[in-house]
Amino acid sequence: MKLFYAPLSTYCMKALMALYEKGVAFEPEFVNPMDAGSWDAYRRIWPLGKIPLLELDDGRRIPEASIIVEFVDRLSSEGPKLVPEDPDAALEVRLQDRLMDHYLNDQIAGLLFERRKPEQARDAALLERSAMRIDAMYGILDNNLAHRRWAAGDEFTLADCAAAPALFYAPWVHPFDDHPAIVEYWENLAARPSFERVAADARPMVERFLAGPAKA
Ligand SMILES: N[C@@H](CCC(=O)N[C@@H](CS)C(=O)NCC(=O)O)C(=O)O
Repeated sequence: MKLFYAPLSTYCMKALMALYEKGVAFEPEFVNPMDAGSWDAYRRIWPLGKIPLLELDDGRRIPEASIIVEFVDRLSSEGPKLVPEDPDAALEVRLQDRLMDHYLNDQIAGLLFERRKPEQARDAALLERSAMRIDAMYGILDNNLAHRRWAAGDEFTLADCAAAPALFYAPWVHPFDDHPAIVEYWENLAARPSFERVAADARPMVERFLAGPAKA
């Protein structure tokens, strides 16, 4: 099977972590966000133009990072169970995954894109709303980490695959240094071999991305 992805994309990092955690082999298919041709070709595969997407050998296509993670989790019994069998535990994992995507990842991504613009062109309302949501998420995460090792319980799950890429980028736009529990959580995430692999792929391009679009 094939994963349509880009190394800098947080949602692709999330799917990649699951593939690595579960030891599932795949063929990487790079979608180049800087190349209109690559993006147009990808839109013919998935009209919403959102990466990642997993294409199975029988032609079935699975978009959306959380759905890819759930699929990969069912496919392989290797590694951690990313969505637990127990319905209540699974609900908590899915809740934390949704919170991470909407109120942490999307906000941090929004700030990263604003940061690429000249200062006077930045959207002040967006900056304020995103900062508020990220602070709220840091508070929620702090409370949860007071009684659990990972985002949704004592085991590593889908919710941690969602949190890791957002926390990777957070230091550039909204650091969490004054949240010791999150610092420790981040260190645990960053030490996972699955995350080390995705971060190693992304790091060489991050500074160039943050520097903003190429000037004419
Ligand atoms: N809900 C989607 C979001 C995926 C997403 O926003 N991917 C970004 C890259 S991180 C993307 O494809 N951006 C291109 C665009 O919005 O045109 C998921 O969970 O997979």
